[in-house]
Amino acid sequence: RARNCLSENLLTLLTLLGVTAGVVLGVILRNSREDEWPPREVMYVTFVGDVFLQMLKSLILPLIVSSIITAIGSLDLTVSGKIGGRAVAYYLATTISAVTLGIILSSTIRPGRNYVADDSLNPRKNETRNILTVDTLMDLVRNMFPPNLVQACIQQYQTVLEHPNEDPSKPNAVLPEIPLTSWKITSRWTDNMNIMGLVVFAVVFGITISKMGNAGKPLLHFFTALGSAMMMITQWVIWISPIGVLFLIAGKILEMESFEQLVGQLGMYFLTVMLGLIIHGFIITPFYFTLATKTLPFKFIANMAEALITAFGTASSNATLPISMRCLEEKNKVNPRVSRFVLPIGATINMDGTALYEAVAAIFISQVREVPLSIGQLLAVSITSTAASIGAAGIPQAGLVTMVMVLDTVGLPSEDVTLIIAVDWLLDRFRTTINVLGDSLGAGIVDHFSRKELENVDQLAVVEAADKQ
Ligand code: DAS
Repeated sequence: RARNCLSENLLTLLTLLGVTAGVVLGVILRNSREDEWPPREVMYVTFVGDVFLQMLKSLILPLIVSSIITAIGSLDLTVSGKIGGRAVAYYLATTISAVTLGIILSSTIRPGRNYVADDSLNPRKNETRNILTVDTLMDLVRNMFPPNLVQACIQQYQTVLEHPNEDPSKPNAVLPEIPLTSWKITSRWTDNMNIMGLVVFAVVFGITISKMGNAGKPLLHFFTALGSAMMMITQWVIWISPIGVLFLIAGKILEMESFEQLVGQLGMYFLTVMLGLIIHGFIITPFYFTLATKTLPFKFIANMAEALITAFGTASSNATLPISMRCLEEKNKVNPRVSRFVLPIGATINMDGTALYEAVAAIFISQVREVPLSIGQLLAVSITSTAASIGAAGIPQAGLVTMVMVLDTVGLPSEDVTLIIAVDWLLDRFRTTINVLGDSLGAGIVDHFSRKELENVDQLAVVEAADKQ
């Protein structure tokens, strides 16, 4: 145990060193190439970071499917129903409180009041497209059941191999006309990973196995073994994370357009989002955690350090999932039946950081455009920010993509997203970190309330195994 504890802390220290070294390397390389941007080394630096990201992403599909199926399949439906219900209640409560905080902060700080928008942006004033039409919703539901799982698997691995990550923060990146029905599933910038479809399928499949009783046991054993294999591979990948994070951060610093814009006009916007994320992530949700579990959150959060750093480095909740799961189970001793059930769902639909960011960004843009928002429109912002965060996939800059929906709802031109694109690559990292922290604290709370039921289930499993022998 002592050796294990030492290696765990060593790993966290190495990853922290990785982030620091990444910043130093990025800044040195950037300054050494005053004349050219991006410096020619950027492709080598981003290549290493990209390979690490692809390693994590290649774990997502089998990990999510095996974790959810095993977690639900091994429980009777009343227990899994209760666990799921607690998780969704927590997700909704924290997302709504995040959006509310975002609206309060951006309405009081008013970060957009003295922003001079260059008129090159040809805003389509007050032209609203009714985007949440019935067929949009029908399409969204249709996409929840992938036409066939094999296709979804192939798609997932195709994108892992194709390195589709285009970086929208590059100046020439035009906002892809993403049909909003597929905001969840595919977009030019990100991987076409139909995670929502996989989660829904895995939940349905897990319920089926649970109903099948003994007949479903062979399937349950298969997916349990698959889940164990994925966690073992995760263990190996985790040891590469210090290097991966180093090159991911350095690559981003090299690619970044300009520090000036970061600090200048967008400074107040950046600070407003950061203030919201810090208050929500490190005060409000830990407060909920302490209220629920009657324990202080500091150790729990410290044990998630590995996952939070990886979330910052990868800007992807999904890619961080294997590491979040491992930190929860190995360090915070959360029951795997809970972590493997609620975490994949949380990573997909519970994104407090994104919800807060979308509310702040929409209000910032309305302030820049001097379009005062009525109470009704603020309510629309809160509802669409919540929906957009649920809709956003846990992949890089998904929140920027679903931002279009929030802007449209309040009659702001979707092109105005380009006002905030320059700093989005950095804010994405911070909001992803808060997303992962919120998911982890949620799993801790659900685990706390599900302890009794799960003890019975675990005891029953032990008795069954003894009977077999
Ligand atoms: N990058 C997303 C995530 O992985 C968050 C976002 O884009 O808003 O959580």
